[in-house]
Amino acid sequence: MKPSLFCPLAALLFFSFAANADDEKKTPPPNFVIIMADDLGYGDIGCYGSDSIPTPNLDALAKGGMRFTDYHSNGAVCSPTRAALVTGRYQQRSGIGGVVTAANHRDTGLAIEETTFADVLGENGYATAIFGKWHLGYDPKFNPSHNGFGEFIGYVSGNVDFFSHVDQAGYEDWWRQAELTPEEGYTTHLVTRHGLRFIEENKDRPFCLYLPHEAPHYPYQGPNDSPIREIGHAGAVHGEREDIAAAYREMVVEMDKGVGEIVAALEKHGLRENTLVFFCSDNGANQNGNNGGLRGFKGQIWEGGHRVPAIANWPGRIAPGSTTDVTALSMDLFPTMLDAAGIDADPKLALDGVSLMPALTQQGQVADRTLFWDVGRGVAARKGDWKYVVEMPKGKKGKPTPESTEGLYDLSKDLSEESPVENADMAAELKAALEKWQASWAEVKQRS
Ligand SMILES: [Ca+2]
Repeated sequence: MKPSLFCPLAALLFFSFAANADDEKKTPPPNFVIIMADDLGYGDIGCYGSDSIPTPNLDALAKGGMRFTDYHSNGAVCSPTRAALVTGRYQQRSGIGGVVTAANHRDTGLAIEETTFADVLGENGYATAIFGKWHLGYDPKFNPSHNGFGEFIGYVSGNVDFFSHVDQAGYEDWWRQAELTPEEGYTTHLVTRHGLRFIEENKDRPFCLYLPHEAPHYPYQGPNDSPIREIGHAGAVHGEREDIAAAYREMVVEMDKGVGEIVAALEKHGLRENTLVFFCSDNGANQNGNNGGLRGFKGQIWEGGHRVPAIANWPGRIAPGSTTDVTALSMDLFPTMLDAAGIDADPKLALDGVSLMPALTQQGQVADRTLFWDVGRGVAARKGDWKYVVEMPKGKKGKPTPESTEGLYDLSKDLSEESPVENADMAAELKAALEKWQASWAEVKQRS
């Protein structure tokens, strides 16, 4: 037998067992665990090539499941990606086209009228929770506990002191539901600890657990450091460590340990084969991280701003050690969960995302589509390997101006986006598609 024939045959046998109709009838709805790192770059963990940060638990998750090579955050900064993730739609449709900042957007957020995946899963009998970073509104009226999540413990700003849980504008920021409720502990440990408790409490019913970690976002504090911020005192934004690379490593290592503990808890309760675990990042790394050789950083339209690690693990449904090059976005997770749970999406939701289940199970194809990013200083449209990019000069946001630069890149040959190529027809097609997409949400007031 040719080596090339071996894998498909093995996959066929594997999935014909997994997809047996009688088995499916007896299987309860699957659980979902979404673990999202904050500002983790494409090259920041072992299974994506890092040789400086050991991440054995994430590597094991990838080895037992599927690694994405072309997964992207919807935004290039925190709030926009999170809006797209929870609504399954481009973030501009809910007005979160930019970051909700601690200093200037105290009364801005994701409207509770928006439908989140937690709303839909909750209506379908799921226990739902978010432990960690919300970043979709400071005012309690925007609290996730009002937007479908049965339980919320964590913070609502972009980052808190990992120990005192004070945000960078000096506000106390650790909540239980919509009430400020201080809690002792290192943020990463608290996120994991509440996740473990939630799994224990809900092991006998379907659940959806969203764990948006703080690591490795600044302030750069490892688990053995000390608090640096106090209530009422803005500042100490990045922390006091001078060895930022070491602190960054400690932060990722601690998050990775937490991932291992969550997976072990699922194992202990016999839930692995009925649980989709999905790990991803919310945007690319800044200059302190590693974007794996991609151009650019957090906040930018280049691949380094939004192509991030993503791992899906579901023993029995996702083949171990598999890789996919399907182009996927944060907004795809909502429809993916509905599809996996056998829940029909209400057409009124008008989700922009699509189910990734065909890619995850290797039982089909995710249909070709044109995808879009608008990160303020840059916009892009992507079709296949073609990426049309417009970058505006600093201080100029939104529409291209005479000072902006535009280019078409062939990512199959030039993943680091070094040299634009000539293809006038493709450039015109993507430019027109981008303008049509921008027009589709032009009437929505954005967060600032
Ligand atoms: Ca982020």
